[in-house]
Amino acid sequence: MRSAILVIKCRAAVAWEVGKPLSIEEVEVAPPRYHEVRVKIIATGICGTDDHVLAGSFPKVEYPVIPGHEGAGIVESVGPGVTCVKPGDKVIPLCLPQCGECSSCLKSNTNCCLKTHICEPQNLMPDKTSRFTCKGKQVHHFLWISTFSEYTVMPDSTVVKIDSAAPLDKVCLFGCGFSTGYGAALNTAQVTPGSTCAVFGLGGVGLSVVMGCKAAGASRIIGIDINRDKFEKAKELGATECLNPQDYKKPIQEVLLEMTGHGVDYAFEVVGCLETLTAALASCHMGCGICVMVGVPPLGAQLSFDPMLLFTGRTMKGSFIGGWKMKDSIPQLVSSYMEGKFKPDILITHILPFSDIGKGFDLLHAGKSIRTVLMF
Ligand code: PAD
Ligand code: ZN
Ligand code: ZN
Repeated sequence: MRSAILVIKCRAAVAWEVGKPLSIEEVEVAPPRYHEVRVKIIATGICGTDDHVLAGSFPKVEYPVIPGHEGAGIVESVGPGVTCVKPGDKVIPLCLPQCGECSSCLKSNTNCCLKTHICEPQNLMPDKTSRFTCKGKQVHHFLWISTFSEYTVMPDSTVVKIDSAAPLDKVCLFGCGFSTGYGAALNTAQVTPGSTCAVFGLGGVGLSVVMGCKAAGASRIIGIDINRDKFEKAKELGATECLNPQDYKKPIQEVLLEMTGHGVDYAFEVVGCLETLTAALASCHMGCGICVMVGVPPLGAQLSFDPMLLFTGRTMKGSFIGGWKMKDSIPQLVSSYMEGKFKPDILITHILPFSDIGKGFDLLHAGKSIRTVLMF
């Protein structure tokens, strides 16, 4: 049964154009339509990808847009045809849909649902209209979930019910950062016990890769970041050594080859930068090293590297939200969290009221936060 059919007025952070800071506005949020769900967001993290949106370096975004994709909330109302959730359910919005019908969803070895924004822009709902308006203007959705709005509407393929006891201010990180990094190590790389790993970029996602490598039994985990303030937490989470490339005259891949003898078994790029991506590939062991690309590359960038790196047996692969089929996996990850199997809470360095979202981005830019969680 539909519990509400009214337009809701609430606060949201709108990016009006590329390069401008977010501005907090009153927006109107239309009711959910066929196979759509309206969610009251309780908590949302700030991810590096949201920053790419503000900078205009994320593909296929249209402005004005409400970013945010690492949220947790409670279903407020559902449109006709929705059976997977009901009003009052605690949910996590999914930045990667799982439609359950496309050829990717039917395969067991990929989570890249063909409805993902890489194939189909998610700036409007599937019926090509928006549920958001502000000052009489249509505002776009981001990844169909726009968690920087107190109320937001999403297709039912991009929302999943979680344990009713889950603390939303913590498990919001399962919507992106933690799941992405942890899954990149476990699912995409399939890190083996006793192996050596290098993680380029020790933000919220990179530190989650470190946690994944440790959980998989890696014996050596080398964290690499140009901000040495990130090293303490990296070591706490399992990094055995940390390096700042700026401390060396040689390229960092040469330093890694010398440190390890023949290169690392697994290298993860978690910055979103072509130089670190080629350095990660070049630091892999000849014949068997696996380089996993997690960082979102700059818009329109073209990669160039010596193809002999691949010819001689290294593998380069991308990881999208940690390879998890999100509808199937996120509730299980939340349950494992509730059983104490891992503690992504440690990534949360700041908790701020939603009205301080600008401060949250300032902390990210200054390299002073790992994850800021905003509370509505
Ligand atoms: P973040 O900004 O918190 O962390 C990035 C880290 O990289 C910071 O600690 C920087 O100091 C560090 N850094 C910057 N330049 C360098 C360099 N040259 N060498 C080494 N370290 C450097 O971002 P985040 O952890 O939230 O996200 C990291 C990337 O992952 C970002 O590109 C984001 O868009 C991407 C991402 N990908 C997915 C996915 O599904 N693949 C999901 C979520 C985020
Ligand atoms: Zn699908
Ligand atoms: Zn993210």
